[in-house]
Amino acid sequence: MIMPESRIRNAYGLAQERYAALGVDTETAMARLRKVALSLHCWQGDDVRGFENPDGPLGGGIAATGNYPGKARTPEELRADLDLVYRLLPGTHRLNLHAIYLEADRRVERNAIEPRHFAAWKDWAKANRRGLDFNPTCFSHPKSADGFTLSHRDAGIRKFWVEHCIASRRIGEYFGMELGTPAVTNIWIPDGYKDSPADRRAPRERLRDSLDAILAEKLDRRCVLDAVEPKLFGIGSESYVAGSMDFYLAYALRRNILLTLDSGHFHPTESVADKLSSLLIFMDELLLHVSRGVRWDSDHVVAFNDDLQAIAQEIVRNDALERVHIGLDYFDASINRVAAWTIGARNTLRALLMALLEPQTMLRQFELEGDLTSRLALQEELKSMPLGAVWDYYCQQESVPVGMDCMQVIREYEKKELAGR
Ligand code: RNT
Ligand code: ZN
Repeated sequence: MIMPESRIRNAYGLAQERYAALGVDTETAMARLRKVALSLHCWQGDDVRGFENPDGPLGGGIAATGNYPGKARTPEELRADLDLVYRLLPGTHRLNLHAIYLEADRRVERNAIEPRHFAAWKDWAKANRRGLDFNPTCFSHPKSADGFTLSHRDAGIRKFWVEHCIASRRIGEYFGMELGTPAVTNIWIPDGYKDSPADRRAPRERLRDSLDAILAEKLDRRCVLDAVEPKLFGIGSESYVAGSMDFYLAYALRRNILLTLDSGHFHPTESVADKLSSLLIFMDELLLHVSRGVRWDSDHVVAFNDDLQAIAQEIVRNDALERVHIGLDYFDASINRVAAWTIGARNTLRALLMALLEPQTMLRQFELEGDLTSRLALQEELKSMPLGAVWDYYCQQESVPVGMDCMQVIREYEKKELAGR
């Protein structure tokens, strides 16, 4: 036990006064945070292996480094690990599944996946009142081995992946219908060239046509929300990526679907946070893949850093908590995987709380009055406000462990469950 409950409450009381002095109501902030559902990525639990062919090679430039023991080997183990993670997170959260996490007693080709292969996930989600999101898996497969899928020069290969994406949308629709909350169904493909292409346009035209074929069937937006995820470069696609930001931004706007912003998919000096206000003027909804690149799109565990705080601030400042779907996307195999999930998800929630505690009115007033000096002074003061006291109290109120108490729970689970794997 880090601190007795009464001490946490006392610290909260003092923090509440400090925020109130800036015109911020901590109770309102916590009530708003309680409504946020993060979409946890199933693939942190098993290094993006899935259950289709867990021992096959990872493809699409995706690399999970590390060999920490205890990764989930079966759907049951993965769900058990997730159950623990959710117990360590304040609030009620979603799960983001990939097509390779299907359950079938024999090999099912990707273009033949059906809702019934995900029925156990649906039952589990329903029992726990979780929403589900979905992703076609256009990598780690012989038909994507040369690095191309939906933009492939071979019509047969394109067709295969189009069929896979259509099948994936139907699974999203099934989740949405069964669970009463739309499944964001996000397409990411690895397509690109290691070296400079002779023709940058043709793969993009093919990609447009493939996407049009995938989206041809109108599905109820109350069940499935389509999203496309751009990327600047990848391993093996350093010089050219067909699904670039410009491509998908234009495509998503034209076709009125969601755009996905993965924080590892841009040049390191580019700010994902800065994009949000522009995009939200023109787009109804967005999907985020909150990640952390270290020098490249390395998918490190999300840390409580400036980038994360800025993203959270922009969501809140744009009053877009209901328009921005927040998913996580990283995979670290070098530390306890349950802890990796928990640390990144709690950081994301903590950053949202920080943003919700921002004295927006005061800051905007300074700005409107042209008092940029006071704006900076207050922005800097905010950095040492007692956010931690509010966060601890929020966790306590939500009946989840406070601070490092989380690690105690994870260590016990590691001994009891993970060590035997
Ligand atoms: C890859 C994309 C993509 C994947 C997941 C597993 O660069 O970020 O979202 O990480 O689909
Ligand atoms: Zn991503």
